[in-house]
Amino acid sequence: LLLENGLRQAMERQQLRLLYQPQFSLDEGRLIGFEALLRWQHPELGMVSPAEFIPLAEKNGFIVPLGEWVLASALQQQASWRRQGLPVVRVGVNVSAVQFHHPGLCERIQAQLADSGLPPALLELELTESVMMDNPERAVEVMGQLHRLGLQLALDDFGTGYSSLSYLKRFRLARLKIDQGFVRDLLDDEEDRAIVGAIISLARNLGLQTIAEGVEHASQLALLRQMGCDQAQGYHLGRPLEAEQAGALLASQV
Ligand code: G
Ligand code: G
Ligand code: MN
Ligand code: NA
Repeated sequence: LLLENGLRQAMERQQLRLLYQPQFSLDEGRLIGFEALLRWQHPELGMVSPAEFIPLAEKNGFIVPLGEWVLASALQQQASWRRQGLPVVRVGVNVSAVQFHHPGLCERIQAQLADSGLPPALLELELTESVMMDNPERAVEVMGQLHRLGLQLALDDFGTGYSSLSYLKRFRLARLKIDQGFVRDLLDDEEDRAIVGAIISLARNLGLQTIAEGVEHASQLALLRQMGCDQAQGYHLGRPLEAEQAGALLASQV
């Protein structure tokens, strides 16, 4: 309850902020994007994880204004880096189920993109399998609208949900995010390796890119590269960064 009531205040009192985890291409090792990750610095509880408060916000509906705040913040941050003359890369934003199915999502995003002046292709929305399989026909429709705005769609935590493979080709996705659960024991677990290999070849055959999550060791990175994975993120490559540090990383790319 403390969290539930506190969330609106947290937004007003600027206790929420986004961290930016860098993402890299595996062929050239270039910085190609950031995933925006929400943090709540609570005055008494300290850092509260979104894993705790996002489910609450989904229940009480606060996820809608919260999600708008996340999108606006990520886009404004990108626009600010761009004004500073820094290289522009894509930014990925997590979208929850309630937010995805809320009417008006598309119009809001379109307006926020216009406000930011950014090319829509620089925005990526990360959707989970459960978001889409709740109501796949509607998901196909909403994803079609989002796709027409020119932004990119990624399927988050891929392999942990229960997507029907027949929907994958109708979902207008740019890439699959290979869940960190398959990456963790990639070197020792033959089955995880088989699953990751299958995801990469499925993606390739459907014309989708792959990005591996939770890469914590150089050995995982090397194997993923060898297996043909396109991109990666994880503590080995970079932790979620404060905006200022993320800007410095962008500046170091020039
Ligand atoms: O960064 P961290 O591992 O603490 O994130 C925990 C969970 O919270 C992850 O599942 C992540 O996708 C989710 N999450 C982080 N930021 C956001 C956000 O802005 N919106 C939504 N809906 N989920 C987020
Ligand atoms: O559900 P989603 O994939 O959006 O959540 C990403 C979560 O994974 C975030 O909470 C982020 O902080 C966390 N994360 C990012 N990189 C790593 C990593 O290398 N190892 C682990 N264990 N978690 C990571
Ligand atoms: Mn994510
Ligand atoms: Na994920």
